[in-house]
Amino acid sequence: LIPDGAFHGVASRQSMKESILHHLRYTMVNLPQQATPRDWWLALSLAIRDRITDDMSATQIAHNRDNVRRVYYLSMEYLMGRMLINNAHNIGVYDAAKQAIEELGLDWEQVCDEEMDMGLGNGGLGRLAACFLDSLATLDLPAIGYGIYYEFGLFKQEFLHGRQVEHPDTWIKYGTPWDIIRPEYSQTIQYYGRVETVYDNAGNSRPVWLDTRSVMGVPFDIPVAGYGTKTVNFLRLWSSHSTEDFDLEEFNKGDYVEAVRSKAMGETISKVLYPNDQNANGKELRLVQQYFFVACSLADILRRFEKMNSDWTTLPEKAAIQLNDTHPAIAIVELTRILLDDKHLSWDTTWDIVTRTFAYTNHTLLPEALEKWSVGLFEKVLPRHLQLIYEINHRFMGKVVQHWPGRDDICRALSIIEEGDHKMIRMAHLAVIASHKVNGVAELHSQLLKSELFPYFDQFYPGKFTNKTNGITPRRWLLGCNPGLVQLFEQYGIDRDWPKNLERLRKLESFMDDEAFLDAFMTVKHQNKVHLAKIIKKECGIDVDPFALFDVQIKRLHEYKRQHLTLLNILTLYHRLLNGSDIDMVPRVFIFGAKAAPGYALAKNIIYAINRVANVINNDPRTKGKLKVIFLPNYRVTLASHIIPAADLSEQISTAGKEASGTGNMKLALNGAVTIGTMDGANVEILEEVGPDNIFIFGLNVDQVRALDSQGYHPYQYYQQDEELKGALDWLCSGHFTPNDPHAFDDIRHSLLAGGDPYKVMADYRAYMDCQQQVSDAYQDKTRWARMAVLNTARMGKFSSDRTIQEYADEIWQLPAHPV
Ligand code: DL6
Repeated sequence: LIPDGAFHGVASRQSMKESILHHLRYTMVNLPQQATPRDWWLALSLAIRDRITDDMSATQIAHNRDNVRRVYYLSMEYLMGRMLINNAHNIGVYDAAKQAIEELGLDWEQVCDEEMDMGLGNGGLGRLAACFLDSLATLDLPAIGYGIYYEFGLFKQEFLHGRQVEHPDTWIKYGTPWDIIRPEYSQTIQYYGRVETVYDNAGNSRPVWLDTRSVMGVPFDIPVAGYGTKTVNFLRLWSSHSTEDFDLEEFNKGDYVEAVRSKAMGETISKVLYPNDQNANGKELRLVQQYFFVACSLADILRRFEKMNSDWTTLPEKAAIQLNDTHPAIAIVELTRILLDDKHLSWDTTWDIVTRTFAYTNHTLLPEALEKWSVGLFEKVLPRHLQLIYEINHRFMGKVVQHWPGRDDICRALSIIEEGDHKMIRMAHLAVIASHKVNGVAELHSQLLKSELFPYFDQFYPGKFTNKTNGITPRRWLLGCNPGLVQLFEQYGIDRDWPKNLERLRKLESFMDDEAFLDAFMTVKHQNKVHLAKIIKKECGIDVDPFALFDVQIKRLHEYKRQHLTLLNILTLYHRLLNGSDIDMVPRVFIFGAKAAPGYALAKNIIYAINRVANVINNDPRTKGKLKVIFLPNYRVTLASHIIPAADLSEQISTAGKEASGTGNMKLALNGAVTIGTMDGANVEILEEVGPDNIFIFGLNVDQVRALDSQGYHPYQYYQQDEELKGALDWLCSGHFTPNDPHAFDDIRHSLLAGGDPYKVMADYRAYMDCQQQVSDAYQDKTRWARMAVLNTARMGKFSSDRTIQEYADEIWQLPAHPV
């Protein structure tokens, strides 16, 4: 879409070919006759990288020269996926690169398939960070992402007899062409130790943090090229290494083993990503990881600031720091420590700088995901920071008492320290108190943040809480993953700048009565389904019919996301097929992709249940191929990019009030899948955009869920009163699907009945079944369905992450663009 070479130097097919061959010869030290597909992939990647690096340097030179204001995005996770195709598109060399590879006699897809996903994240939060980096560069906003260079990203998932088995993700084993090591910007940081108060001659006291351990952070930079612009920002990821001098000290003390142990510990910090997405870890190593990357990043930010500025009070004019959830919230205390202890500023000046610098995004209301650290652990790892947290809290409590005299209950509710047998530090409270803006990630979520999670904070800080509805980058989630649809846009004259201006797709609405267009749109969908069917055959060995309705649920596995509600639907449909009550059923292929946190037993058992049921259904000739259930293993960004363009139906069926936003819902709708969903997260806004005729909404809304909870919810009643529901659940737990282990699914049954069904699966079952019937009816009307699909694609303009980032830039960061 961007003319080749328009932005990033010479990029003709011929010059690409020369670069590829050059890298094959001189970097890979190989010859075309002997080169492996991996050699070609590396040579191609390096040829593309060459076309990014000049602009990367130019961008940094311009930003430094002009002493620009920057946003620093601090995130424990970045789920980048593959980089090659995205980079090729963004810098406008995709066609040239593809043609060059083909002229060299190679298969483009095969070469691209050599790339391992950069899976340094768990799910929505990490993928959002990746989309944001893409938009920041595209909008010419000066930005640097900071994170951890995990040696092992999110585990690889395999199914063994239907059960999830985890394997380490060795993505970096043979290196990646996309990172640039920057040893010159390494940082050494301190942790552990103790604090002593020392007195000078005049009798003034000051705290000194001593007997610390140290560890070195070595940065690796990943270039992030904007789409159709010269701006190339970067993501700086820290890898941990032991510091030589520390080891020597131990050696000199004669404690060889301790010295080696400590060295290994230093290297452990950035080893592995914690695989929980909605559960705080509470582990010492996790706290160390958080502090490690935050301390390195802040040192780097302040180093950059000090090169051009000398007055610390101007720091907030040059640096906006965004906390991606509370994981990096210790940065607040670290900046306080540096300004107070190292730069010797007063408390008031320090706190003014800190509160003008930070902003915080909340991504969840689930209590188990809200981070709390035990005071004891904190004292061990970061003793000086604990003192500062007490000081911040003390001063804040003073203000709360003034505001609500005599209200100890409110003081307790707002305190950073949670009292009890085990005192805990509430990181979200720290983040709220120290940030000038706090945002949720969809309208509903941001409302609930104010009304349910932080009502007193909202009263205390009017205007601090705001909403920034999430978005997705159209470059990866349409341009890169759905070439057929992109070609159709070309044929129908959609403005070619749509990847930068997603509202342009509205023009598709003018073809609503053009049968040829509707046909062509659905033909693209069909081709994408054929492509996915091949992947399913390869991965699972199962044939699926591309004419069937592809019903897709791809996301982390969690009870609140209710994959088990879909399973009850599947069991019901299967039962109906067998008893002949629905012989005209619309053929469906249910497609799941989901990883469960390794320690989340019930989630893993839901995976097992789906796989066992799938195994029986897929091998039962009585279904006459009308029902297939596929669970694709190892769901990840790359797999998503194949599934999403092929989906007819997008399952977004979380319990109302539980899913902060969701972004898969946006990706699927953008690619012409129709949503079946609850009034939760960003579904509410998708409904507003596409209109009620183009989405299937069912189930309890937030108020109804609350009402049910307060009046007393009895899942047993639903079970007893609904024969089909009872039949489905009893069947699942009858041993029919696991003859060797008839009690395999007792815990699922228990959670849905005696366990109180916290996620209201039983209450929503009937509404869900009825709504699914409406889906089937609509799917049978081909024209109606095609219109719905097209309107979903046409009306997703709001959900471009460019819109989201522009709102952050205008309303939180006050960050002007700085085109290079
Ligand atoms: O904001 C990105 C993403 C949302 O779309 C999901 O709805 C939400 O569940 C997810 N939250 C997390 C929680 N992690 N923590 N803390 O991943 O964020």
